[in-house]
Amino acid sequence: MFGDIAAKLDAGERLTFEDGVALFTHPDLHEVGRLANREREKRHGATTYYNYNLRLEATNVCVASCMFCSFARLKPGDAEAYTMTLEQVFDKLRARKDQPLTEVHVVNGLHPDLPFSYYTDLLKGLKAIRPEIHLKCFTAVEIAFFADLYGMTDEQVLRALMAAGLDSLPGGGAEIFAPRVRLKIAHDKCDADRYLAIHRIAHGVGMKTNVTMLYGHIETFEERVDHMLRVRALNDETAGFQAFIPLAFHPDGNQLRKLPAPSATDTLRTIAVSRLMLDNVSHIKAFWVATGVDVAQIALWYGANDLDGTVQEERIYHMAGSRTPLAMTPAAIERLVTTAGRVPVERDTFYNRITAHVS
Ligand code: V47
Repeated sequence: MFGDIAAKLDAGERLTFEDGVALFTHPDLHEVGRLANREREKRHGATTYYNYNLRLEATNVCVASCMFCSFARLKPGDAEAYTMTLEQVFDKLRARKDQPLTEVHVVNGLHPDLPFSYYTDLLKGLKAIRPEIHLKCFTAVEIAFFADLYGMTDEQVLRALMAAGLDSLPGGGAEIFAPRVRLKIAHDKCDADRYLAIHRIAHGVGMKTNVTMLYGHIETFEERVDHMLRVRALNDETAGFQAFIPLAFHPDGNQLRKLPAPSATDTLRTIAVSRLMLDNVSHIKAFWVATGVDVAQIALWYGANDLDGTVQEERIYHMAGSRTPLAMTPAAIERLVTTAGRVPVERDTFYNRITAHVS
């Protein structure tokens, strides 16, 4: 079976569902990694991308009750619930005025009481402060929530946010698409079909987007492969997904806390299988906050060619037990990549090379 898969890849043939499951169960992780590395190098050589970005979470108030989440607080009155004023959000960006940021990535809880203008004004205000910065904001789950709350269609929401300054969608909220798992861990937010439909619409109106997969909890290998194939099928239609980001489950402080975190070998294998199955998605990201810094380095030899960015403010993983730093400077990321034997390249959100600065 493994020999057949290698031969298919040599011939440029697409892998099947059964191939994906076989890659997850093949006894030799390194063989799987070598194949993934070959595909990575065919596309990107030794290049490893990162970007100079800032992560912001304007509110953790969230009406959804995802079992894996340690970040959300259900009610505005709960201890630890917070909602920033727009000025507080803008101050976060103003405070970084000396940093050559190229992207702000905003992810929020599903807040039941804010007006839609909070989000459009947030985008307009960020753009007014730094017009050159790319705004990658709001997951498809948030878009679906806005549509239902404010009585708009998904497309109307996307168009209104784009008019206010939205440039692309991040990949959060995908979790696992298979209904068996999704209904158990995230039963009260948008389902897989709507998540994918929103990305299809976003691609149709001219946006690029990312897509994630939360792994290492109650899902099977089959369900991981199914997830990847749904991504691949949509990207055959639209070519709008830029990056696939496998996200390692972190168990601290959430309802799934009795489960162990996925092992380093599971992370490496999941990244490798993603690279091999997703032949039509250019970039496989090892989000270092989720994988851990050391594993992210090794992942650069197991199919990953992107590390996300400087990040700087992150709560979702750190509240769930991530022990990584909160931020990395470009110099630290470059060192991480270089000492792994790869070539760091700072990129913008569209993977154009940036040559001007390293601080
Ligand atoms: O959707 C929440 C995940 C995601 C936990 O698009 C958890 O470039 C592990 O999507 N353990 C948000 N994961 C983060 C995200 C992301 C990150 C980096 C880059 C991009 C991009 C997107 O975090 C959520 C959820 O799947 N998450 N809680 C947890 N306990």
